[in-house]
Amino acid sequence: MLRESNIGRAIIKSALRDLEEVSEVDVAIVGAGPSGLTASYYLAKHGFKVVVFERRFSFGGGIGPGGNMLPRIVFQEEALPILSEFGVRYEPSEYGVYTVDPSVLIAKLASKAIDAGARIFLGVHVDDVIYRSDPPRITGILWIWTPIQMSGMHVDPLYTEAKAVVDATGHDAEIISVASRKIPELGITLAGEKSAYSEESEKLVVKHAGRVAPGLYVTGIAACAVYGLPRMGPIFGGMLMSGKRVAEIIAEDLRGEKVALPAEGK
Ligand code: 48F
Repeated sequence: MLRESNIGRAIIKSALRDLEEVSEVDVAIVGAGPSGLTASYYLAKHGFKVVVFERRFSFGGGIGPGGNMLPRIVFQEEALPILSEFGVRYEPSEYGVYTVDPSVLIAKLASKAIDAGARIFLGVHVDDVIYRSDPPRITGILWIWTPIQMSGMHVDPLYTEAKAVVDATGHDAEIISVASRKIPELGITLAGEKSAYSEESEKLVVKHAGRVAPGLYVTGIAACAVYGLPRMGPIFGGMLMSGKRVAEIIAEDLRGEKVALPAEGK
C-alpha cells in the first residue's frame, strides 16, 4: 500500500543520512558550474570525499544559456582531451574552434562527477566560511537552503567542515569575497574582473587556479575577480582546465605529495 506517511519517512530518513554524511568532508566545492563540476570529478576520482553545494536547483552554472542563448559553446584544441574524458561530443568549425551543445556538457559533467563519487546538493546557498586562527586557515563553510536565503528571514545556517574549500561561484567569487571582508588577517584583496581578452584569460584562469589562503582555493572565472584577470565569453576550455588544475593542487596539498591525475583508461 502506498502510504503518504511512508513517502515522507523515506525522504526524511535518506536525506538526513546524506546531510549528516556531508557534515565533514575532504573537499567542499561551492558552485556546480563547469569549473566546480570538473574539479569535483577529478577529486572524487582520486578518492577524496567531495561535496558540491549549488544554489540553484540545477547544474551547469553559465553553460546552459550557451552564447547569448544560442545553444552552442566553444572549446579550443587544448581542451579536447578533457572533453573526450567526459565523453562530450564536439564538432570542428571553420574558425579553428570546436562547438559543443551546452545540454550535453551539463549532463556529462554532472553524471561523471556523480559516478566518480562526488555528492551534489542543489538548492543550497553557501554564505560564510569557518575560520581558525592558529594557524590561520579556512576549515569549512556555512550553508542554508536557497529559498530560505531568498526569503530574507534570518535563519542560522548549518556547517560543513572541510580540509579544502573551493570557490567555484563564478564572476562574483562569493566565498573569497566573504573571507576577504570578514577575515582581514588572511590578507585577501579582490582585484576585480577586467574586460574581455579571451585568448589571454583562457590561459590565465588555468594558471591562477589554486590556493588563495590556507584551506581556501579558487577555480574558474572566480579567479578573474580575485586576481584582476580579463574575462572571456562563451568559450569553456579554460573552465574545465581550471577545474582540473585546482583538483591537482588540492590533491597535492592534502596528500603532501605530487599527484598526477591520469586521463581515463590510462
Ligand atoms: O558561473 P559559473 O558557471 O562559474 P564557472 O564554473 O564558469 C564560468 C562560465 O559559466 C562563464 C564563463 C566561461 O567561459 O565566462 O561565466 O567559473 O557557475 C557558478 C555556480 O555557482 C553557483 C551559481 O548558481 C552557479 O551555478 N553559486 C554562486 N554563488 C553561490 C553558488 C553560493 N554562494 N552558494 C552556492 N552556489
